[in-house]
This record gives sequence, C-alpha cells and structure tokens, in this order.
Amino acid sequence: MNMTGKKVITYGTFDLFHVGHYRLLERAKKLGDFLIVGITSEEYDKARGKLNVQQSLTERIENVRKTNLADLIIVEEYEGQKIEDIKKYNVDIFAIGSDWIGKFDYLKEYCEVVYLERTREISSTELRNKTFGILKGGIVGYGRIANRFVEEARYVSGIDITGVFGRNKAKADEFMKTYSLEFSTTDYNEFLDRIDVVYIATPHDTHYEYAQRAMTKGKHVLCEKPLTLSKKDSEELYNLAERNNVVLLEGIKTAYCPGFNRLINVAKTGIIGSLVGISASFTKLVPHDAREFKYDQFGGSVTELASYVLLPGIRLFGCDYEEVLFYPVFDQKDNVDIFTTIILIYENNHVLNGTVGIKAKSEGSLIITGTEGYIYVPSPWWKTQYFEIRNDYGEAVKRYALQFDGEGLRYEIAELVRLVQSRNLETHHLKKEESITMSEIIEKFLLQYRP
Ligand code: C2G
Repeated sequence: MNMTGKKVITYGTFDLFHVGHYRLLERAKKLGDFLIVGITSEEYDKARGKLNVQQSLTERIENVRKTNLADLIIVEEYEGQKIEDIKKYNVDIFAIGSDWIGKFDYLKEYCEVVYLERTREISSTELRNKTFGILKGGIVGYGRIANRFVEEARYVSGIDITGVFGRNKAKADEFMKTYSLEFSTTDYNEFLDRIDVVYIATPHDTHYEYAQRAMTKGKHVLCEKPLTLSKKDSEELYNLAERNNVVLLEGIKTAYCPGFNRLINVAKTGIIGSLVGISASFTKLVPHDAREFKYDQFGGSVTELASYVLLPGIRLFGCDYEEVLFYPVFDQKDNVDIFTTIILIYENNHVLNGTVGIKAKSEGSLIITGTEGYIYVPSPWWKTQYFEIRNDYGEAVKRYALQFDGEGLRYEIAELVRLVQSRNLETHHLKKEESITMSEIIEKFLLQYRP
C-alpha cells in the first residue's frame, strides 16, 4: 500500500449508509491524498452509548468499501483509539461531520481537525424503503430540553433530526443553525408535512394540541412528560394513536433506561420478599426565572416532577390505587407548589411515598421495601446506574451496575425508532394505562389545588 502524501482520517458507524455519509467521505478524501476510515465496532458503539445500530460491522464495512473512497478501512474498538491511530498512521488531518463541532478539539494536539458541514437533506429515495428508512424527526420547541434532545438523538441510529417548529421565528432559526438542521418553521402544518416523527418539548398545557394535530396527520409522537394534564385528554390521545396506527410515547426518560428496567424486574423476582412500600424523591433547586415557576404555564413541582416518583409505584404496584393524597407547600409569591409529598395508597396499605420539589432540596434516592430486605438506589435514582439489595443490617448483599449514557434521552428515542420500525405500537416500558394513570393523578392535584 502506498501511503504517501497527505493523510486524512475519519470515523463513523456508517449504519444504513446514506447520502450524508457519502458526501462526508467524498469531502474528507478531497482534503488529502490518502483516506483512512475507522468504522466503529459493535462493542465500541455499545460502550459509547450508541443505540439501535441495525447493520453488522461486516455490512457497515461493506457500505464504506463500495464507495471506493477509502484507501484503508480500520475498525474503531475503544475510547482513545483515535489518538493512537493518528500517531500510528502519521495522520495529517482528522475530519468529521459538523454535528460533532468542538467534541474532537482535543485531537488538535496531534493533527489538524476539520469539521465538515453535515448534509442536511439525507433522504435519498432508494434508501428510504419502508422497513429500513431513516426516520425524519422534528422538534416542537427550542428550549433546554430540545437542545439535549438533538444531542442525544445523534447516538441513535435510524433517526435524523431535520427540522424545528416554534412560534418565535428568530429563536427557531437560531436553533436550526446551531444544530445544522434542514429547516425551521413557524407553520405547524408545513412542519408536519416534512417529518415522520415529532418530539414535543413545549410547556405542559400545549402538549395535547401539538400531539393531536401530529397524529391526525399520521405522524408518530414522543411527548415530554406530563403527556397532558387530564385523564380524558391522555385517553383521547392514545385512542387517536390507535385509530391512526401511530406510536405515542410519553417521554419519561427513566422508564426507558436499562438500569430502571432491570431494577423493576429484579424487585419482581421476590429477592426482597413481597413488596410493601416504596419511597422515592426527586427535588431540585430550579432558577427562579424558569418556566417551572410560571403559574399560567402550569408550573410547580407536581406537574414538573410527579411523573418520575409515581413511576416506580405504578410499575410495581400497578394502576389500581385506592387513594391519592397530596401535601403541597406553596410559594405564596408565584402560587405554585415548590415541594409536595404524594401518598399513593394501594390495597392492604401498600404505599408509595413520593416527594418532589423545585425549590427545596432533599436526598434523591429510591427505596423499595420488602418483607425480606430492601433495594436501595442512590441519587440520582431517576438516571438509574446502580442499585443494591440490602439486608436487615443495611448491608449490600448484591450490587447491580448498569449503563446510563449522556442525559438518558437516547433510550426513549431508541424505543420510538424501534417501535416505528417494527410496526409495534405499544411499548412495554410504559403502558398506555400507566401513562393515563399518571395524568389522572396530576389532574386530581390540579383540581384540588388549582380550582
Ligand atoms: N454525517 C453527515 N451528514 C449526515 C449524517 C452523518 O455528514 N446527514 C457524517 C457524521 O457527521 C460523521 C459521519 O457522517 O462524520 C458518520 O456518521 P455516523 O455513521 O452517524 O457515525 P457517528 O456516530 O457520527 O460516529 O468514533 C465515531 C465518531 O465519533 C462518529
């Protein structure tokens, strides 16, 4: 092999090879005389938290080989390998798509780093067949969580975030530019016509309308929690999803992450005997200018955080609770609850005791009490990475460590893509009745304390 001249290296998964990948390789090649392409191994993708990769390493290598653009193909197997490769092959330029801007600046110590503008329009018709097409995702809203969403979606194969909708044109444009999206618009119908799946990240009371309009047009929906603020609205949305054959997911990230699902399954095995009580807390100190304190946008700790603490109760004790009691502490100035204790009572006095807070801080742990021991999940239990089974003396008798990557939104995104691709409309991670029960509980709170 003649490895003379300027050497360029690039890396990627290259799953479901598309025009964006091709153009990236083409431009990388033009930067020099010799192009090395590193293709991520299955193990490495797992380790860096990339989800839902559909083709095997062999197929993905074949995707790149067929382009005839790579002079050398290597496999990327571990964190830190890039530095090693650059030194080993005497690489002059490291090139990667602009969705990674800044992330690889650490390589500047070893070679030149070039971020190439990513391709905004990836839909090449022959690649978009029904079973394997790359879904076009659109975001409704451009706030904090929407930013995290785009970043997390990069780690899910099979979806490409292409557009953003928002009422403020300047802000939507700005969001589009930051993430090199294909388009931004203030026209919701136009937005829906250009995408396959919608992520709704706007204030709580707007969820219903955005989700309803999207599903009416046959679009799949991932909606931030709480799905809606009433039982009836949530029921209507799930019925509409069923009628229109689309996926509707409530985005409670904990529900989809591997650690939490393992925790629920372990608890159900009887390892701590029969379950008698659950105590879960999620509190944070939210800056005062945030949406969470706005009365007219249904701010408050219950609407904001109850979904998390109710989740272990509903997953373990079910949807048939007997009573729910709330003990809210109100902030007189803003008229929103800043700290609330929620007591969910089931048959035989099995109780979930949940505390939520947006201007009060407590330990964020989860404890599941059984007749033969307990499960302890340290803070932040809602990003479940670790839990242990403890005995009568509080000693850990068994420990579990599970992966939780990034902000954790990638797990719900991966579940959405999986459901759409498999034409399976309901997730087992958060069933329709479970999601509706949460809306019902939040509605009871609002009726009692926000008449
Ligand atoms: N790409 C692009 N345009 C798109 C999609 C992807 O230019 N519409 C680029 C990416 O920026 C990347 C390359 O194509 O440079 C491969 O993309 P992926 O297969 O998604 O791989 P990725 O997860 O970005 O891996 O070590 C791996 C690297 O960190 C990148």
